[in-house]
Amino acid sequence: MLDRLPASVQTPSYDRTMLAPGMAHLGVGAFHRCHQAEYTDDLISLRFDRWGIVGINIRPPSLADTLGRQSGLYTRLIRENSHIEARVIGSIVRVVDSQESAAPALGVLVSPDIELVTMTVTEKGYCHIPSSGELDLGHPDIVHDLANPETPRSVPGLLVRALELRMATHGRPLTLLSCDNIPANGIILGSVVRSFAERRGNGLAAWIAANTAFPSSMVDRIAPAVTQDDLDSVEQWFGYRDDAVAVGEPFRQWVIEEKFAGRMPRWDLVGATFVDDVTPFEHLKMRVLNGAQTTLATLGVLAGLEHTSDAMADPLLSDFIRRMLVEETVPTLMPVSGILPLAYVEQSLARLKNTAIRHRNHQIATDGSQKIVQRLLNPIRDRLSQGESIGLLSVPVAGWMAYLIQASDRFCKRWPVSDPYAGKVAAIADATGHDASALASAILAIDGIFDPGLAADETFRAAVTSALGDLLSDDPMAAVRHSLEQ
Ligand code: CS2
Repeated sequence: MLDRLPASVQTPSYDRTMLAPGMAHLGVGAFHRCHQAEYTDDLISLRFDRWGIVGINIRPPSLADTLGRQSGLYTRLIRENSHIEARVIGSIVRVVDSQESAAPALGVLVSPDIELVTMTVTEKGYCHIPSSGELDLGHPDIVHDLANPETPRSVPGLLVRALELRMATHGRPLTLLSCDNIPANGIILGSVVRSFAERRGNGLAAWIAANTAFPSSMVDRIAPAVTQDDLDSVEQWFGYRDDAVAVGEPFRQWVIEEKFAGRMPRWDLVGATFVDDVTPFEHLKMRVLNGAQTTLATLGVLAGLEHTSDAMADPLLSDFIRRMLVEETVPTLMPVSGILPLAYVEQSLARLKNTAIRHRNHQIATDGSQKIVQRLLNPIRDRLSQGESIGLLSVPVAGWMAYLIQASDRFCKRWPVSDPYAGKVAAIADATGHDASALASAILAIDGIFDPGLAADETFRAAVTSALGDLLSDDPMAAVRHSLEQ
């Protein structure tokens, strides 16, 4: 099939039939296909090695009918305004659907050929409590997995079972590399796995401590959920049908903590950076780029706008986002070698304006409760501890509240939402009514999201309450205008 593609479509330069699997990836969505799989494809082209990827989904969608039917091959489109560029990525050598039972995933993860597991399982996949980072022992999947460790449903349960079987069979070490946007993602992954393993007993926690590594990483590339339109555009521009297309922007970045349990792909040869400490990079990316996305998403929906680029085209929102980042977010950042924060802000804003990336505000607003701690609340806490203003950063926190409140019965279910805390916020809205102060108080008391110290801060409470009142009114953007006037 590859030899029938137009010459403008780049195809793998290596012999895929010789490519053996060496790593597994959990969560083969648009992001993985535009990021880790592309870096790996670059690396295999540069220096052929046994680093084929086995892609596993333990949640829908099934991979069999898309990547599976195409032997793991797919088109990765890069789009920027009117520019479009296609490349076929060959690094995924096999895909495994494990939605019904953990057995197919375990078969791969336990294999001695697998030296590394990367994952993009979304923030909530870690089953941690956002405000503390600890394993949520009340999470229904964790309760299930602790009672039925051989048939896990959760990511921590699956990984612990795989490690237990590795310990009991060949005992080979494993690096587990989180590629999700949670703070200190390696530390959180290591901690949920260890907490679970400690409850299993049998020496597993000690074996894990000696034979695994959980490096942290910062990943970046905007790659929204693929639409029918994307599939059609490959057909229209390049003349063939591909059901596993992924679309991303030109920018990409990957910073990985150099802490591995064994051999690692030399992604540093193809643009990734290996560092001792990812924290400054992670703060920069989550607070600036992701913070801006979350802000534009909820405020954008409240303003009736569909995509990030539509929100960026709105003069009030784009003025607000620049001022929020420059005045309140940037001063909370740690120095990052080689990156000037203000230049990074401008570069991020330019990326968010890209009209060819159709990133829906509702998609970014999904699971907001799992995102606001690292994107908004942590910089707010840092500023409050220095006695600095938080009037701008508080607006998107209220934006997240208003987004969930307006999905409740009491507020006429203005849009469907998907967030683990949606039910809790809807119950608060149904019981509390329209009073912004009572709503803000009740939502700030959710300690899985807001740590009690932050929730009790009077400056923060006042700023959130005032913005929430505006956001729930007939003129929601008054919240933005008022915050800029202060
Ligand atoms: C987005 C991210 O949906 C979201 O939460 O903010 O997926 C974002 O596009 C990526 O982190 C960019 O690297």
